Formats: sequence, C-alpha cells, structure tokens
Amino acid sequence: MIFKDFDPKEDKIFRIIDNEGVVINNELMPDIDDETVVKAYKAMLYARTADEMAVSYQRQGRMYTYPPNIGQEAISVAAGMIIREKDWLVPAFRELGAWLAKGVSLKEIFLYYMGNEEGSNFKNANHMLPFSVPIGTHLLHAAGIGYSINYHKKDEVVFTFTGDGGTSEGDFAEALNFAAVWKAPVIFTVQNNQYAISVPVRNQTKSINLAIKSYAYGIPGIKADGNDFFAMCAAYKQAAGYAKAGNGPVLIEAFTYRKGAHTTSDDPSKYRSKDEEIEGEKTDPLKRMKKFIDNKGIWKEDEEKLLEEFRIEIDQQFSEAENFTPYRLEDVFQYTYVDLPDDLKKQKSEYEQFLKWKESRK
Ligand SMILES: Cc1ncc(C[n+]2csc(CCOP(=O)(O)OP(=O)(O)O)c2C)c(N)n1
Ligand SMILES: [Mg+2]
Repeated sequence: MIFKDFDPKEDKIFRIIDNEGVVINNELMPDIDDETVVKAYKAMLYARTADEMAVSYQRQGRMYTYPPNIGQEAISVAAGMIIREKDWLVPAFRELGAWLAKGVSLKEIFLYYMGNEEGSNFKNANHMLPFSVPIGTHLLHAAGIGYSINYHKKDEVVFTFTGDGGTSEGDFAEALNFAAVWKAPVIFTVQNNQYAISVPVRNQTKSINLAIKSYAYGIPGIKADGNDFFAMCAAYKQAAGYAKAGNGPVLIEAFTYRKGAHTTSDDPSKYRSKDEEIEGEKTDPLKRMKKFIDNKGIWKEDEEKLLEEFRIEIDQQFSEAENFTPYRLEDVFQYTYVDLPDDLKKQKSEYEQFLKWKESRK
C-alpha cells in the first residue's frame, strides 16, 4: 500500500510524473488507458477555462465573488474520476473538477456566486452536499455521513476536502477523530495550496507536513503531489479501496500551489514574491499532463478550437444563470424567524432602499 511506502514522518512525497511529464515511478503508475488520460486533461482544461471566465465575469460586475481553482485542477479532476455516482461528495469551495464530475452544472455554480439559492439545488448531482464556505464545518457532516453508511451497511464512500488553513480548525480534529474511531469510510483531502488567504502554511502549523496529522488519529496518511494527476488518481484508488473494505478513513495531503488569488477579493502580490510565483508555475498540473500526453503522442485535437468550443458553452451557461428568475428579497429574510428581529428588519429596509437606488440608475 502506497500509504505505507510514503510515510508522512519521513516527509516523502508520492509522485508519478515529474515537471517534464516524464514517468519517474512506473511501478506505481495507475492503470489508466490513453483515452481516459486525454479525457482527464480535457476536464482540467475545461475547469481552467471556466475559472478564467468566472474571474472575468466577476470583474465585469456580473457576479459577486469567485474562488478560482487555477493550479489545483489535477486534484479534483482525479477525485472526479474515482468517485462513483453513489459515493458522497462533501465539498468546501475549491474542487470544481469533482463537482462537475458529480453532475453539477456551471450554471448552478454561477447562480451560487450571484447569491441565488437555486445555485445550491444541484439537480443532476447525486449524493452531494452544498458548498461550504465556513471553513471546516462540513468535515463533520462528512464524518456523520460516513457513520451512517456503516450503520446502514451501504457500499458508499465519502469524499471531502479542505485547505491547509482548514487543518487548524477544531472541526478538522473532531471530524478526523470521530471518523477514525467509528471507521467511517471517508477520504479527507487537504488541498495544501500553501496559503490560507495571505497566511503561508509555515505560519499555519509546526508539523513537518499536513499528512502527518493522520498519526494523531491512528489512520493512514499520505503526502501526494497534488499537481500530478496520476499520483492523485493512484492515491484515490487506494484510499477508496481501503475505505470500502471497512478499514475506515484516510487523510491525503495534496501538495499544490494556488496560482491565482484566494478569491476575486484578494491580491496576492501584497504577500508573495514574483520569484515564488515563477517557481510555482513550473509545477503547473496542466502543463505537466500535456507534456506527458505529447511525449506519448496521444493528442489528436486542435487545442485552440477546443478552447473556443469550451468558451462558447461556458458563456451559454453564464447567460442562463444571468437570465434566471431573480430571487425575491423576502427569500433572504423569510424562513428563519416567525417575527423578524429589529436588526434584520433594519437590514431589509436598507436593502430595499439600495435596490431602489440601483433601479434609479438604470
Ligand atoms: C470558520 C471560518 N473562519 C474564517 C473564514 C474566512 N476564510 C475564508 S477562506 C479562509 C482561508 C482558507 O484557507 P485554506 O483552508 O487553506 O483554503 P484555501 O482558500 O487556500 O483553498 C478563511 C480564513 C471562514 N470562511 N470560515
Ligand atoms: Mg490554502
């Protein structure tokens, strides 16, 4: 088992291809046919295009905010390849590839970031929870679902994600402990993109890596190269097999680099250097995958044409979201209290005035 061969205590990193797309660990290369490799690359390309366009829509004032996945695509695309329809996806907010694989539409994602509740109503995604912007709270839901899977003796696995910053939350400790004690079939992925907004991971923990936190809970852990699609696929395959066999949870640290900003409200030039960004660029998961594909000579498409098709399709989904029935102001306030408390009444009236002002500017 790779979890044994790559002991987090030794701070080893599980990697299959290098930055030039050359296989450096043939023995552990997962069995994936060429067609699937190309499909995975296209999925990463699609996710990146969607992210770039989402940032642009937000900059045009057409969407409130957006957290791009740029640089981290291999992780969630690999998870999306392994997760089955009946498995559960308990997302945070930076796993676009897995959401799309589960059946979430970009239209729904755009609606969510336009503040429309319909964006959380994933019509075609089975066994998936809404996005969790509160850091770490969803990990407890993942552990609970895992417990329930065992209780009902179902053949299902839970995939859940958090960031390096998320590992400092109490919820992280509670969820991993509970899942471990009850042998819940949960795959916890920590996407270590080396920053929690502006906080670098060296200020997040004194541990030598994040996978080593698995020791505290008595579960297997591995630090894998999150920018290596093949390493992530192999890790997910083994983790899913382990969990399905009734052994309990695993912790995967997917070591990556957030090329973009934390969200559209962030400016990374304030807290990281150009040199660091240049170094990060060398590990880009798409470039590495493309080099692998080119080395093998299995790419037959016109990439520019493909990107153009993606852009047209993504723009179509954005238009659908933009032209979707707007939510009623009442919906924001209506369903929690029978009698609206004074502070919320005030917020509602302020918002009504804001909307009137907005309307008068048209
Ligand atoms: C409970 C909670 N505390 C604080 C925040 C504000 N916040 C949003 S994202 C973030 C950093 C998350 O960093 P990380 O877990 O590394 O994930 P990343 O954004 O890098 O993917 C913080 C502190 C929040 N959303 N929820
Ligand atoms: Mg982070």
